Order: sequence, then C-alpha cells, then structure tokens
Amino acid sequence: MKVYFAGSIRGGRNDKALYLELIDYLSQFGQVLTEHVGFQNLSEFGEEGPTDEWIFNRDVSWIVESDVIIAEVTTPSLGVGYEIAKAESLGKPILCLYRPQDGKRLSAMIAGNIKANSKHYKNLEEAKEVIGSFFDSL
Ligand code: 6K6
Repeated sequence: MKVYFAGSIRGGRNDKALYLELIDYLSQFGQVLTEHVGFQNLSEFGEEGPTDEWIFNRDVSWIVESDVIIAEVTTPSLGVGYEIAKAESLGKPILCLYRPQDGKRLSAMIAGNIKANSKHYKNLEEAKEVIGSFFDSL
C-alpha cells in the first residue's frame, strides 16, 4: 500500500507537528511516499534544494503511483488542493481531514466534493479513528 500524504508547506506550517504524527501513524498502513511534509525544519519559505519544476514532476508521479491520498486540509494550501484534484482525476481513494476552526470554513470545493471525502476531527486520537475507518472501507 502506497500512501500519499498531503499537507501545507508554502500555505503555512502551523500544523507541521501534527503532520509528523499523522505520517507516523499512516506508516502502519503502508509506505508513506511524502514524509518530507512532516519535516520539522521545513518552513513555508522553502530552502535550498530541488527546483519547483522538479518537485512538481516528482510529486505528480508519486500521486500516480500511490494507492490512496490522505490530505490534512485545515491550513489552506494551493498545492494540497491541486494534489486532491489530481488524485480525483486519477480515480484514487481520497480522505481529507479537517479540524473545524472558529471563524473559518473549509473550501466548498473540498467540503462539497463527495469524492474528496472530507471528515472533521478534533484531535489526533479522532484523526486516527477516521483514518482507520477509511482503510477498513477500501
Ligand atoms: C524540500 C524538502 C522538503 O520539501 C522541500 C521542497 N518543497 C516541496 N517538496 C515536496 N513536496 C512539496 C514541496 N512543496 C510543496 N509540495 C507538495 O505540495 C507536498 O506534497 C504538499 O502536500 C503540497 C503543499 O503545497 P503548498 O502549496 O502548501 O506548498
């Protein structure tokens, strides 16, 4: 089982510690291709490294290769939205995890898309339950 985990990078890194915990949990279910999303030293400004074109091509090929995509969508991110749409167009099973926030709402393009399969959660324990049910349903 190859798992593509998507989480905000340039959209903002407020949830980076949570991404790391989710990636750790997801690794029980299969190989997480995108462990870098949980790197704690990765800021939204990026750093020295591969070009954006290289990152885009590598990540799209990983989406093609993946069996499922799980996206944490609480911090809005153009890249995560693109990845969800790409996975949908390829017919991949998708789970979007969203923590409701005061004064904010999840984009209708995710919340209103049955294929995006968005689920609300409050904390890591609830996220783990949602993830477990998702894998059970495959
Ligand atoms: C180097 C080391 C770690 O990260 C880098 C450079 N940046 C990226 N590397 C890999 N994937 C990326 C990078 N920037 C964005 N992405 C992909 O887009 C990830 O798979 C995330 O799920 C998503 C985040 O998009 P933005 O728009 O928030 O950056």
